Amino acid sequence: MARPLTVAAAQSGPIQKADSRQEVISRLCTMLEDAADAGVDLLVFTELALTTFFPRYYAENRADMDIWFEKEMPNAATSPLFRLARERGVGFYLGYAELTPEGHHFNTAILVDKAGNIVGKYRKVHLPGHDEFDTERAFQHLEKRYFQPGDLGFPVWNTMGGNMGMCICNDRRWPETFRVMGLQGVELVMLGYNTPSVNSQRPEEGPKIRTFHNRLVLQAGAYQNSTFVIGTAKAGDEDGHPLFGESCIVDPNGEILGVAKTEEDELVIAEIDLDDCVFGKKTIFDFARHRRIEHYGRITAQTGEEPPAG
Ligand code: CDT
Repeated sequence: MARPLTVAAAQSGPIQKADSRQEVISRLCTMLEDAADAGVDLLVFTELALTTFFPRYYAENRADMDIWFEKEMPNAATSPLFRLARERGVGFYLGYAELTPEGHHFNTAILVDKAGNIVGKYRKVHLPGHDEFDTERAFQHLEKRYFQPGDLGFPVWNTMGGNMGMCICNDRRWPETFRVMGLQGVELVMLGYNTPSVNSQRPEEGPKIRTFHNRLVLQAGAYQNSTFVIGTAKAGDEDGHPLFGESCIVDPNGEILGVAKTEEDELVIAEIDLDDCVFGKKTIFDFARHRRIEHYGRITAQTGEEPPAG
């Protein structure tokens, strides 16, 4: 192995409304300790890893939801995780709800290196759901109410031996997410997710098709950009609402190296070689040789579809 890295998805089981940040951090610390014992260099926690998936709850007054947000990072609750990671020499991705000093709300992920320094920040670009209470849905998904779209783009950082990128949950369904990072030579894309096991607007769409969509987009994103991808779930039953698990690690061929078996706190570990990204990037997905950007103008010039006149 030329650039070996031991990586892990640190899947979270359900977090209930009443669970304190301290209780949750203690669970994340347990997973980090276990990962360190197994030689893990880089650990990927989930989206909104510190709280229940609160966008399922409606608040008339949005400020009432600020209890779910972090005003600084690290803070009193999360500093034990940063300290432990530094002591054990484990880097990590962590998703949380961010409230900035200027009063902006983002669905955020940070990348922390093995010395415990925050080396990257990403704010979720593709916010799913809706911004007003929807009586037609079996349950609410109010991300558009509580968060602003991310304002940092899709950066890639050279750290921990490779080119590292981040995205969050719904971003994985958009090929643009992976391609923008692919164009920066990304070799490992990390993402956390909270995905309901059923479609709130289509009850017949259950876990079978939903987990298929999850694998489909993670595997396609990996293959088409010749990169590793780690997808980490928050899983299980939160307040009567099931979220699917299947946290997984995908290689640059699009093949799954490991997948979670439970819907509880669980580590999925793989020893990877970042140099495995090189072959695809130099051959079939050598972007500089094969992309035809003169035909891609619509991708950035147009948002919705514009079919031809009938
Ligand atoms: N958290 C998040 O982004 N969840 C969405 C649910 C949308 S329903 C398809 C997701 O894309 O998984």
